[in-house]
Amino acid sequence: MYWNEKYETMPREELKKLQLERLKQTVERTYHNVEHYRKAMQERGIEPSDIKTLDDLKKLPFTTKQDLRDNYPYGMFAVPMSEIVRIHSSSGTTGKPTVVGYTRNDLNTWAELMARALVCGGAGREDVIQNSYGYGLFTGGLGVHYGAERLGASVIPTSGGNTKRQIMIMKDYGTTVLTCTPSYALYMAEVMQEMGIDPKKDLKLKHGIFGAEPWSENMRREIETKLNISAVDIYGLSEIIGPGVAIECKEKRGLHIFEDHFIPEIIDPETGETLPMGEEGELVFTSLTKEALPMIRYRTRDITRLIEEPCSCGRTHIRMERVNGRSDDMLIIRGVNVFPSQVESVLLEIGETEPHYQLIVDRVGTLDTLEIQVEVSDALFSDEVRRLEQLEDKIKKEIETTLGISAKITLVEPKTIQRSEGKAKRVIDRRKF
Ligand code: DLL
Repeated sequence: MYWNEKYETMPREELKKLQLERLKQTVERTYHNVEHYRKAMQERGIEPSDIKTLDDLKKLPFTTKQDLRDNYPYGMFAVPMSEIVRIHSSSGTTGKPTVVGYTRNDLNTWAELMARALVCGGAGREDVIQNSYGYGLFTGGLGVHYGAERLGASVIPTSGGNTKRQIMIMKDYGTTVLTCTPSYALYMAEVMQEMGIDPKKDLKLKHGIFGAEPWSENMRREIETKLNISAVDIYGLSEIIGPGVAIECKEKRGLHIFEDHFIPEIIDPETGETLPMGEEGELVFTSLTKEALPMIRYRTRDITRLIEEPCSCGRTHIRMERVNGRSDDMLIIRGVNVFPSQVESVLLEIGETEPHYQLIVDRVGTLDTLEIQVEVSDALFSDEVRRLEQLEDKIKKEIETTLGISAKITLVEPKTIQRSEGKAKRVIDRRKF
């Protein structure tokens, strides 16, 4: 099932021609309408007419979050404010948020791409979609909402929060598809259990479209089992459009990037060099159709690799592997690079803990310390101390083998770690830099 068969299955040669044509237009527009881009291109001695092939993309300057901050709030917009009909923003962990704008055409493109994403991810017109991504400045809520309407599904705009009511709605209104962050899906499963609701018997839920934060293959299995659904991964970021940049198809082997609207590249985050196809590095996007906030080679900080092999679903668009983490989420603890997702994988692999965890990084004297707090089930927590110690030991060993550093493991009572209704906070870094 496709939403837009012509573009989704376009032969690659034709797709490349379309990309080049759109790239030229984008470069032309940014050069003439955005001072930042004009200056950056001039500094490199480039004019729009220098872009003759797709390979010439490499000549163009990168755009970073810092560039958006330096031009806060509207300095990177390529159209006058009278053309802007919507504003969203993404809250970073540090500094000012990033402000993004949309023209009427951009909103149309976004709704089309989100409808396409929902169909690719397994939803259809007959579905009742409960959209529990936060509505507001975050692009998740409204982005998915308008895509679901465009698709013609019945969308319930619950937004995040008020979890018991969400579950009541899910049951009474016959929700078939749930859209939210994976950590919130897991939390919902936990509350369902407390409420005595059995997804198998009491719900019509069959499908989940989860994203906006990193999650692992093990976490997918956990969610699929607990909610009795099939779950796919959806990826996107505000700067590029919001959700609807890439999504898994029914194969669940990588996320198709909607290449008729975005060109992906993978670069070495240290040197900025473009890496050969298939290598892991930082994902970079160039937008091809956006009017208000065109992006040239935007550095996402997300780490992944591209998959060129054709997909059996028939879509010709390239796939990206699920994002493991962000280069700026990467913790450097005693000189070792640590991603929270590695910890998640180890915990879920061992399987005797709950999938709720937090990393606490601190510094004692000059030495960095890592503590991993993990919840265990009620039954286990009230079991013999010896069993808990054995489990702590097992996790400690596995973490050491996987991460290459030692960590203190603390098993905690169920529900000790704060639950998230949006993006989960996995790391508390108390070090002062
Ligand atoms: O999170 C857009 C979105 C909403 C995507 C709903 C999917 C579903 P931002 O708030 O700007 O936008 O955050 C973007 O979130 O650079 C990634 O680091 C992370 N991220 C988004 N989707 C995924 C995913 C939305 N599926 C940042 N896996 C991105 C891993 C993800 N990380």
